[in-house]
Amino acid sequence: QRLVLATRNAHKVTELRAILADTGLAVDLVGADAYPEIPDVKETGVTFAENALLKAHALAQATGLPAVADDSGLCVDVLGGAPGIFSARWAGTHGDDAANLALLLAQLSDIDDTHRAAHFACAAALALPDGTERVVEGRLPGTLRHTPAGTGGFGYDPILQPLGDTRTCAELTPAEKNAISHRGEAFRGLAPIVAELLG
Ligand code: ITT
Ligand code: NA
Repeated sequence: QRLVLATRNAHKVTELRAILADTGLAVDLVGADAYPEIPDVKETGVTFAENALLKAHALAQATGLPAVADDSGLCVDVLGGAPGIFSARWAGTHGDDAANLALLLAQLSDIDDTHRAAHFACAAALALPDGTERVVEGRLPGTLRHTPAGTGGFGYDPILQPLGDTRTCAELTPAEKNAISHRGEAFRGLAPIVAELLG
């Protein structure tokens, strides 16, 4: 059974392949880049779950295949949850990780260590061509460093230090990150639902 990953973020595809493979889900995963003719959906939702469902439904309808999507971001307590669903384009250009991270650090420059709580959030959505849908959410709580550290991962990984660790997410191995991440939690929760609905 083929399952389409409704994302054009190559880092997410890499992580999702590893996370879903570890669950033992017996599916043939295909990235959305296998369907370049299908236009990207506008993320008009106001929550991670709404946006994940929009992406999954659009690709399921366009391909006639079951689709899973990820909508995710960094939520900073002292900023009232921002960047949140705007994480990928916080500095203006979609997917400019370096600019997004630099702007966020500048916005937090006066915030001391006791007020730098934040979490990564992920909504994992499944949509079937018949309209069936499911969503599971995950989070990774931590604190934000003043200076980036590490070269792994993507996005805001170099500044998020998970609770209980002394390293940033960018200093974890891919397996260590997937074991505790928002994306790992969400998709490990979705996997048995995918297995059941596709079974
Ligand atoms: P798709 O919509 O095609 O999946 P995207 O990159 O636009 O790709 P999102 O709208 O969900 O995806 O935005 C996700 C952003 O949140 C991403 O660009 C990062 O800035 C941040 N983010 C999400 N997960 C992250 C992680 O595991 N580590 C670091 N940053 C992350
Ligand atoms: Na988004």
